[in-house]
Amino acid sequence: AAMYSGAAAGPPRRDFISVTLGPETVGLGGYNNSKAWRRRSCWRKWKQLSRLQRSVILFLFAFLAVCGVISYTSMGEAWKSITNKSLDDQRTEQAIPRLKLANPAVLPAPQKADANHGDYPELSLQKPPKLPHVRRGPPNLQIKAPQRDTKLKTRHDTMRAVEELVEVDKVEKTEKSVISWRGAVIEPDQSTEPPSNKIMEPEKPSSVEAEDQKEPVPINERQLAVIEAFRHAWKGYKDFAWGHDELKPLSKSYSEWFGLGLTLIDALDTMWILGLKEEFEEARKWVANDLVFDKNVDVNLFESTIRILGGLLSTYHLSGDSLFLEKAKDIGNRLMPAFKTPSKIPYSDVNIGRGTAHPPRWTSDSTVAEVTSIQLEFRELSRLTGDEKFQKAVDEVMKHVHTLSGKNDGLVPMFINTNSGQFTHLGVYTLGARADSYYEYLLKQWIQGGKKENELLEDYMRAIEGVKKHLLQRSEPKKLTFVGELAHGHFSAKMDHLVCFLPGTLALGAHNGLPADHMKLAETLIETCYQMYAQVETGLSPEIVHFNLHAQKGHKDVEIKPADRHNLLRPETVESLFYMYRFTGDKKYQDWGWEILQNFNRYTRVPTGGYTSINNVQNPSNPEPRDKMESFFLGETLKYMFLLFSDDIDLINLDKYVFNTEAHPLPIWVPA
Ligand code: DMJ
Repeated sequence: AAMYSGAAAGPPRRDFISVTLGPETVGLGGYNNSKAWRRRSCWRKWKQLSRLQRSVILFLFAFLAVCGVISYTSMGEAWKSITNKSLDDQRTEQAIPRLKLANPAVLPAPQKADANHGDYPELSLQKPPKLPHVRRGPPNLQIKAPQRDTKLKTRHDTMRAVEELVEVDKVEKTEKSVISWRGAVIEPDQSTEPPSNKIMEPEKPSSVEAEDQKEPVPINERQLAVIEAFRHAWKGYKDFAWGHDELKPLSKSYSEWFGLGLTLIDALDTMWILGLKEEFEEARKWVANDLVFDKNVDVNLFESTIRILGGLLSTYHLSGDSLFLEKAKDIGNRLMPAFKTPSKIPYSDVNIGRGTAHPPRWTSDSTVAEVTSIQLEFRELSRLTGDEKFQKAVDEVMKHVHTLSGKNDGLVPMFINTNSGQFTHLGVYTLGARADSYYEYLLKQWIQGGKKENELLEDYMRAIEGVKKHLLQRSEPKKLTFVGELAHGHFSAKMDHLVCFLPGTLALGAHNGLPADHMKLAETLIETCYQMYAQVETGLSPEIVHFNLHAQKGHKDVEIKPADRHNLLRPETVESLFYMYRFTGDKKYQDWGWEILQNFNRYTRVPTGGYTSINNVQNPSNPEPRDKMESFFLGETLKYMFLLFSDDIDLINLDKYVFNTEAHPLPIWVPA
């Protein structure tokens, strides 16, 4: 206060007021806010302070300045990190949807060992997403929609793209290894040596991506008609027989044979090949949740091998879904007791729950075709599991049969005894029921194993010579070449529809380097098989025909006995048409198949769903439906139809796959 009084003459009062009473001064309107005045005033104030006061103030300023510098640096860091974080957040937000939408590699992309990419390591490595619909062989269940007509295409593509994105997500979550759904190839490093040389690393399914890159071959009208037929058949099965063995489409119920969902399992790979994703997924769920083999039930070794084991193995290969391999192993193991016989020739029946096996009640014989047509499946099961017991058991049967006497120029009798291991009922030779697939599997095992097992080829070649020598004849008036039967030296002009597998098998052999005259014979025989349809009133073949050896006025080549005039929706002719078209490209085979499909639709289709066997192929106005849809109609007949109408040789490439006798494709171990 003394200080202020010493400066009382002039402006000092103002100063005083300006320092101590500022607000009031403002209120009075005497406030001078000029810069020069403020500077002077501060300086005066400073001068009035004691040295100590000034030192304290200076020290405080210095201290604040140091703090200021320090906090500036750390705030900068903090700011930087805030900025970075928000960028990271932005990237992450973009990345999560990208991760979901990106088209993942079919197999997980290899990660570099030193790569450190934070929470989403693959982001910086991710290729730009491919449009799902461009891919040919999508992963598990991402079945590429077959291209239909252009009107439908856009809508389907959009729907499919959405479905596939969902699937992409699923696949990422489950991290399943995945697989081509069509024309899978065995990579060189996945192929195996013939089993005799190497048993065996557990195998992977016959995947592959390279194939997946190819442009899809558009699906055509006839294939669409097959899809429509399949869907109709499936509808009946689903509505009235779901999870049971066979549909009875007229009584809208089902029949049970083994109680193992036979039709459903037989149809799995057909759905895959036809691109019926929804149906496949639904059936897969049933397999996962409801298919139980631990059941006190007798099954026929051959039928359950070709339909169930074969169906599961091929579906595993096409889908890459290990569920099917697990189920295949289970049923494979449960069938093994059949081989516990004195001769090691298996019994016909096995109780898969109890682990016991037995021959039919009336005999200790087994059927030759049955014990020699389980090999492709058991051999493949060994290759996949690394467990040699399956293959050993079936190889032993083949080796034994190879050495047996009782053949006639390579032709085998129909029965074999499980105690003695000898053929029985000697002297009757047929390529029909009870012997048919013995011949088929000689060739197909040879192909499966990479064409190295010479005994198989030898037996096959000898058998075809036997057919030519003993069983071929020509009918009148059309001079159709057919395969009859021999009974104790007497030729019978009887031919089962089952024999119509033979043209296809002969053509497959010729394709694999066997003599060209096999192909010639295939061409003449398939014409005959077609005539077995074309010469009949409904355009459908009966179960058995008899050919006329002598021309008679008003008689066709084909005669049908009342007991034989049923049609069970069998596949053999369509099967052979498929091979013939694949190897020759002659469209007449497709046309013949088309006629057959139309006649199935005309005479065997049940309006409420499903197709039925019929009792009388000679009566178009009443073909007498039998009320049963055999599982092979979906497993084989419609599948071969679809393949016959396709121009895509990679749709089950025959240099990479061999079909079992129930039309389930299994990989060739050393593909051509
Ligand atoms: C199928 O189970 C198989 O094709 C078998 O080889 C013969 N019988 C039926 C079809 O007709």
